[in-house]
Amino acid sequence: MKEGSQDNHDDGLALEEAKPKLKRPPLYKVLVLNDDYTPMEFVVYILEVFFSMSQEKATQVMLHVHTRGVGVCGVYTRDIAETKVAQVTQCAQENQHPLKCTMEEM
Ligand code: TYC
Repeated sequence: MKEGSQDNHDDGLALEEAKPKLKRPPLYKVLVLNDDYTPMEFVVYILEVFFSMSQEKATQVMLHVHTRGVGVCGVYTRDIAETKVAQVTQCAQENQHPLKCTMEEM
């Protein structure tokens, strides 16, 4: 080792390696809320089209929301979750249904 270069040996100076500063991006649950007016078939359609669920899975999730009040459509990074919420909100408005879709950091 050249004179003047740093190492961790015998000079009384403890140097720590820099920790890698990578962090996983936060994840967000996209949630759909129950209401009294949105048709069940429309909620199933939304889950199929925007969350790539099979008809069976979409029906299960819709019935969960119908009985429990809220359910998870999927888990995404922030930008993707925001896009899903915007797409569902726009589609519900265009079809004049009061369906609400939100996101929540995990
Ligand atoms: N509760 C609605 C009905 O009886 C169905 C429904 C299910 C609405 C899930 C919204 O997120 C929802 N027509």
